[in-house]
Amino acid sequence: MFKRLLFIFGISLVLTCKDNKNKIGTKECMPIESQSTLQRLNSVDLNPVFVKSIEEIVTDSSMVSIYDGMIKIKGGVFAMGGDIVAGFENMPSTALPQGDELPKHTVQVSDFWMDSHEVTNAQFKAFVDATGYITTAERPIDWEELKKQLPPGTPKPPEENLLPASLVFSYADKGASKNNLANWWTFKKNVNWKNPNGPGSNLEGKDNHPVVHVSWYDAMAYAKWVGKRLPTEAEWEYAMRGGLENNMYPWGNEKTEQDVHFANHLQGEFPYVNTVADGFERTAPVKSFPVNGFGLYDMSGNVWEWTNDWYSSKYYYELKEKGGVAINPKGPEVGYDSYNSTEKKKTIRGGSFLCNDYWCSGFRNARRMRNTPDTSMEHIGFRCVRDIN
Ligand SMILES: [Ca+2]
Ligand SMILES: [Ca+2]
Repeated sequence: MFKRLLFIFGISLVLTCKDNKNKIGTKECMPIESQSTLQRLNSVDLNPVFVKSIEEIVTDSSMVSIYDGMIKIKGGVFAMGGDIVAGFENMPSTALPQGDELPKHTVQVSDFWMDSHEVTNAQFKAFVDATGYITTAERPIDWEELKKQLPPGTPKPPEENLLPASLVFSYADKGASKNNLANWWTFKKNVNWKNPNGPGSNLEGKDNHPVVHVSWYDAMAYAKWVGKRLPTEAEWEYAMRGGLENNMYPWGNEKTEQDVHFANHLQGEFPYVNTVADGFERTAPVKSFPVNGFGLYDMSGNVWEWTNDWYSSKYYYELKEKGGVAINPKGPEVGYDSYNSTEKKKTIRGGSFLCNDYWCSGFRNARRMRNTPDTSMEHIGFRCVRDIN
């Protein structure tokens, strides 16, 4: 969802996570053009001010040969998309594949290196200390840039809505509607990666927690500094599956609400109650849960993670109709969301500490979610990958 923009305008929004079960992409087939670069920073749908900040980052030459903390992923062919597994018939619809996860289609990815865990606060701090980079959430919102994304004549929002801010979760009152995310998300001023709860809050004791309140632009800037890049959505799902075929979760097909916890998510009733049965109410230190078959931590849960790709709810149909094997797909050239075709979003993957079976089941291998690239939230972070040279 275009969360940042909607909050800037104070619009109550109807959402989301339990979304497009019946709102699959159209079957109109659009050509899938090859793309010369993964980064595609020349897209007209990106904010030129933020793109310039990325372009100004100089890759640290001492980092490019460091592979500590990375796992070499052997590429291969796999069935990408939502899995419907026997025994899940009685699960709530929110725990099962959504429309944009279908149809399953055949994908091939090449070998690549992947960070074994989410980028931590300590790692991101090293980047900021070295470069002086200022994240999206730390900047006031540029009205001249913002209005380019809006219908002509849109009035300027109140000045205070343009101050630096990020989205923070709080539990909804029992009985509050689940149809309005403003009941649990607040666009809170002066919240950012190093002040995750606003002025006075800090990262004490959280060096090994995943960095949050970072936008897609921030993730791209960090990746450039360390000589890496963000994963494609296909690389992401291939890695998350950890070598298992057609399973719901990285660990197999065991249900997620039982006593053994394989990932940091939410037990209880989102967005009202969290029983914290898995031991972590919000973020957990990286590596707190078992690795998947490829040796990767927290591919499921903890924080959602940015991918390189634009989100399109009809992309899988386009690949399927094209036929054959999609080799290293890099997402659509232009983002498309069946809920609002004017909003251009990047895909996020893996779910967070807020996901459960009765809301978004983001911890499933195939679950897709999206956000505009300038959005930052308390439950979104990232990890990087690197090509095999
Ligand atoms: Ca938890
Ligand atoms: Ca994660």
